[in-house]
Amino acid sequence: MDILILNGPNLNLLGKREPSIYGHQSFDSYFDSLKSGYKEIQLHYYQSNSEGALIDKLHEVGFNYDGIIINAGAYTHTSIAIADAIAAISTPVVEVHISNIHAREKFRHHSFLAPNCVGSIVGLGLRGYQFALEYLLKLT
Ligand code: CA2
Repeated sequence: MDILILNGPNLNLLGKREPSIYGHQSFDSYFDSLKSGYKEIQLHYYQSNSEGALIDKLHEVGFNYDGIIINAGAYTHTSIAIADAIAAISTPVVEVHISNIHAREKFRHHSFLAPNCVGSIVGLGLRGYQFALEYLLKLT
């Protein structure tokens, strides 16, 4: 079973800046610990700051992987192109946000991606990725 965690712009800075919003842990360190608890599956991770690269990755894996967990960062609130890519693929996609986007600025309240995802997990910190993973594992 193959599951991809796909992170968008600036999420490579986790743990380095803004710990009051995003916590102290880097994503690489979180991913290593997550992966160690799921040795029976192939858990993949890809991060890009580029919208096109995120779309290319969705196209690449979106017809053969079993699930995708996406945090598109600020593209969540702007990208019809990523929303279209999610709609075009057959792999189920769960949207995750580390912070509670509904408790933040108004421009973060809307997600173009959410209607094309099977569900969204917001505001539960990095643990949201694991909750999404648990959901996808039971789906397949
Ligand atoms: O809460 C989330 O997961 C977000 O997707 C994070 C995005 C933000 O634009 C979304 O509205 C909500 C921003 C990621 C930036 O991450 C940083 C981490 C450390 C330092 C600076 C930015």
